[in-house]
Amino acid sequence: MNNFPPGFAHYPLYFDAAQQAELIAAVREGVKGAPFFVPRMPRTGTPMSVVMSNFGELGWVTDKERGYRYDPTHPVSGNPWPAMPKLLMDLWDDVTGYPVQPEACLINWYRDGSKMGAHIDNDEQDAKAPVVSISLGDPAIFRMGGPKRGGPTKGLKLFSGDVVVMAGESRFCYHSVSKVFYGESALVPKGGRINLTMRRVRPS
Ligand SMILES: O=C(O)CCC(=O)C(=O)O
Repeated sequence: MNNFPPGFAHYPLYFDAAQQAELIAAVREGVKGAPFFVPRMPRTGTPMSVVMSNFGELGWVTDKERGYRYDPTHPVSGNPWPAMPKLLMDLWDDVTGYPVQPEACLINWYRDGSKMGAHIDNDEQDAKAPVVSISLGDPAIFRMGGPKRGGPTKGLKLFSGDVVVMAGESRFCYHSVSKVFYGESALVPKGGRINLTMRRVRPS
């Protein structure tokens, strides 16, 4: 694969250092009421290596019994998810121009050794809305493939403050995080990488 699929866009250092710190502060505040939980694979119950929380009206959750889904409340506390920070809503408007607001922002925390396997974001009913992804903290290798699992992939090193948009064809392409350069950034107080992934869920 020589190029990224159509609709893929990378905005290096979209957020400056102060904005990155503001987003990390929002995550720390948000997880007070919606603590990081361990997501588990449907059927097997195998834990993923990242831990998760969410911002927004809806949060992406997964467990052994009920599998992948969006839920308006935290799976353990039963609390609603914290509101989406304004910086993220403004980002969505700026980079997507999509006429409808996102409802969910998944918070992935990659600690030492965490990765994310190849997958397509496929639990959203609004198939036209782009996905917007923000990287904070340690750099990582993001890999983008095609619409079929197991095809060739192209790697991109993402740094803190970078934003990726998956729209058009790229919206339904396999992608993964194959490596995190643990300990390279001091932004996340307990270490690692925070990824924020914004999505529109319900049909618009
Ligand atoms: O961590 C990333 O950069 C990608 C996250 C992702 O693909 C997802 O949450 O679906």
